[in-house]
Amino acid sequence: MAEREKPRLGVAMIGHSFMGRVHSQAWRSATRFFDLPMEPRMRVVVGRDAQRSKIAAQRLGWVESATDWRRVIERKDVDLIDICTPGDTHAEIAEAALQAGKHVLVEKPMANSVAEAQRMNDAAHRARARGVHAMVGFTYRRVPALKLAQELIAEGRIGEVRQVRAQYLQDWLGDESAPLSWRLDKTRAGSGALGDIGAHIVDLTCFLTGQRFAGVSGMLETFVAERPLAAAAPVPVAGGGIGGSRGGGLGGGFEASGEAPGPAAMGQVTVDDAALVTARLISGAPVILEASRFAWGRKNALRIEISGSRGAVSFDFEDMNVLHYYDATQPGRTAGFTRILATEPEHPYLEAWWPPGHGLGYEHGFTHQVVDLVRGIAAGEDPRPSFEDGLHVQRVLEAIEHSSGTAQQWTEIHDQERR
Ligand code: SOE
Repeated sequence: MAEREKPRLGVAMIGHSFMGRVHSQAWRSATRFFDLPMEPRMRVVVGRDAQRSKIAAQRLGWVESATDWRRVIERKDVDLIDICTPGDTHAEIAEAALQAGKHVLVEKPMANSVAEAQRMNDAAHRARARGVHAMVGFTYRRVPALKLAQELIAEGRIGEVRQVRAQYLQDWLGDESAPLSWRLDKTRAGSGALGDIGAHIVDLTCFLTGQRFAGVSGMLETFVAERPLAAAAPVPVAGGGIGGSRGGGLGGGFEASGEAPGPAAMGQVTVDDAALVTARLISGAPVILEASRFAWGRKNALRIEISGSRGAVSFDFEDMNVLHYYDATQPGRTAGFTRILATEPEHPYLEAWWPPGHGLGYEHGFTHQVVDLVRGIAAGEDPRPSFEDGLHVQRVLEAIEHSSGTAQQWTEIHDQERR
């Protein structure tokens, strides 16, 4: 379709820290590498601080910046709201945007509670009747090797799903002096490792197996109960660097905030540092999940292995272009995991990118997310994961919290003789 004929899709992004930066990369690249039925237009980025938002707009490729999301969602040249803010703001923004007739992409986890997620899903259901669509940003579904795994499982290549074992391990909080960020505050983030990275492996288990969870038993652990409060954020100067990390904000290029660093005041961590879960899928298949931000040496190790009646698939994000596939029907003499380098043109999304073996990165899953979202909107369909899918993940997270908090099915072990 010639460029001039394509309908435009005005996009406004709320939040411009780590997720805002990678979402901006996705909006910039999607239309350059994929043939989209609509032309996304990066109209405005919204942030709390006018100067930071202006710098972010310049650096990330947005035409304008603003500080009031409520006014932005009323703009006639904005058709879609991309929510990249902490979880405590997702429900209010998404409900208002859907009510205003804007499509919504919201970062995971969808919300900070089942009640909020239910409200969002109800709003999406009402908006769908008006041709307005909503999606949750579980981007790992769009890593080619994981999409390939989902296709192989759907084709029956591993037979009946027997067992799922999944981990999501990072180590950026292993340092006890790492400051208190919003991600460690339950009122902002909703939970810790459980919702931040555990949500990904809950959603991925549903995506790969095509099943939902039937029940869970969980254990949450907080290793470090208090941390130094982050120093007052310095004021950015134009032309400064843009680094950003999970703590959010722009890195580098700032003048001093003027506050001499005193002895660090401490604040309470109110979320989990690790989540350990046993669960069952609707089919009864047992699942084991682990999410931790204290796993030294694991930087972004999302690992999932699914064993079936006729084989298995195994993946580690730290080797994200590779899927390992085991065909149990092969004779023992030559049996073994096949290392599939998922970079061939016939692999999901790859026709748009590089020649075989050149590999993709973390950001490509976000570009694929934009591609599928725009294609879904143009086709009048709710792209997956929908708000309904996101609500299920929220229910699983809340069930894990409930299980961990109540009288667990815990059996003490009493050694007869004390060692
Ligand atoms: C946590 O460190 C985090 O940034 C998650 O919040 C993101 O969803 C994940 O993609 C990378 O790790």
